[in-house]
Amino acid sequence: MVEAGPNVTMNEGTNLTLTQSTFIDPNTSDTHTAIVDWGDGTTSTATVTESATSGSVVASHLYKDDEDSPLTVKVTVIDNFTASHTGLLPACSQQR
Ligand SMILES: [Ca+2]
Ligand SMILES: [Ca+2]
Repeated sequence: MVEAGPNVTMNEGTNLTLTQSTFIDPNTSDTHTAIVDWGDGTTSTATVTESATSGSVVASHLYKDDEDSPLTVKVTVIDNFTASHTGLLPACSQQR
């Protein structure tokens, strides 16, 4: 299960850093990787920190100026048995 985090608002043309994305996996010995789909056509791998059945995902992305808004950021966590779960995070970029 992935919780991508609360809705965020940022200024367009600035970095969005995900710091509140977490996941739970009942299998204590599984290891995980994470991919973030930033909703603007780009994806990147994220940094996973985990212990036992839970973990957190940290990633950051620079959005273009005049990006379409709102965007939906998708955080996908994949375990070592390729089971994947995705959490969604609505993001608004403010015109400036
Ligand atoms: Ca698992
Ligand atoms: Ca602008």
